[in-house]
Amino acid sequence: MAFKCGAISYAEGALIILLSASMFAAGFAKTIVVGGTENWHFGFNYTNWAFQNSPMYLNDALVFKFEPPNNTTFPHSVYLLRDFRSFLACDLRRAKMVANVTHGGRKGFKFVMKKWQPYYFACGEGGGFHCKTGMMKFAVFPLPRYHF
Ligand SMILES: *[C@@H]1O[C@H](CO)[C@@H](O)[C@H](O)[C@H]1NC(C)=O
Ligand SMILES: *[C@@H]1O[C@H](CO)[C@@H](O)[C@H](O)[C@H]1NC(C)=O
Ligand SMILES: *[C@@H]1O[C@H](CO)[C@@H](O)[C@H](O)[C@H]1NC(C)=O
Ligand SMILES: *[C@@H]1O[C@H](CO)[C@@H](O)[C@H](O)[C@H]1NC(C)=O
Ligand SMILES: [Cu+2]
Repeated sequence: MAFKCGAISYAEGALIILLSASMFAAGFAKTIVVGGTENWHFGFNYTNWAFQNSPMYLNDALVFKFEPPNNTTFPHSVYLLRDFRSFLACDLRRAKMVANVTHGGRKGFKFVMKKWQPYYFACGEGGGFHCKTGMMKFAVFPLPRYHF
């Protein structure tokens, strides 16, 4: 084998470095339960929660936990709003539903932030009422994680 350098070849060494770099990065990606023990419900200040839990990083996963609707609980959902304007106004027109009212049960709904962009999350229930009055909205701009 070419490029012998001690016990392992250059190519093997490079491969090991690449593998450990990616494992290192994966090992740092966090899973964050939105709202902590409060989960995803009406009337909790998620802007404040996001502020206290920042920064968040690329490939971090957010987990939204909310019970599927029954006679005693209000339904919730998760939408991605288009931009900062619609986020401020809780404008759900052209928003994208990422989790419907049943997706937050059991282990919750998991959303991995894969892109370097701002994410505007909101509950879509009550035509914006949960977002506006219930404070069920927050914004995240995930930062790149540097490996070295
Ligand atoms: C929620 O928390 C943020 C950040 O701490 C604060 O600026 C805002 O006034 C709070 N909203 C309400 C409705 O209390
Ligand atoms: C509705 O959901 C709540 C919260 O999980 C639960 O405590 C309650 O037992 C449920 N009620 C019914 C009728 O399923
Ligand atoms: C909810 O209430 C309706 C009417 O009161 C009843 O028929 C239904 O069985 C209830 N559902 C649950 C899950 O408790
Ligand atoms: C939520 O989405 C699932 C599929 O992922 C679907 O089976 C279910 O009917 C939807 N629930 C509602 C209330 O739209
Ligand atoms: Cu809601």
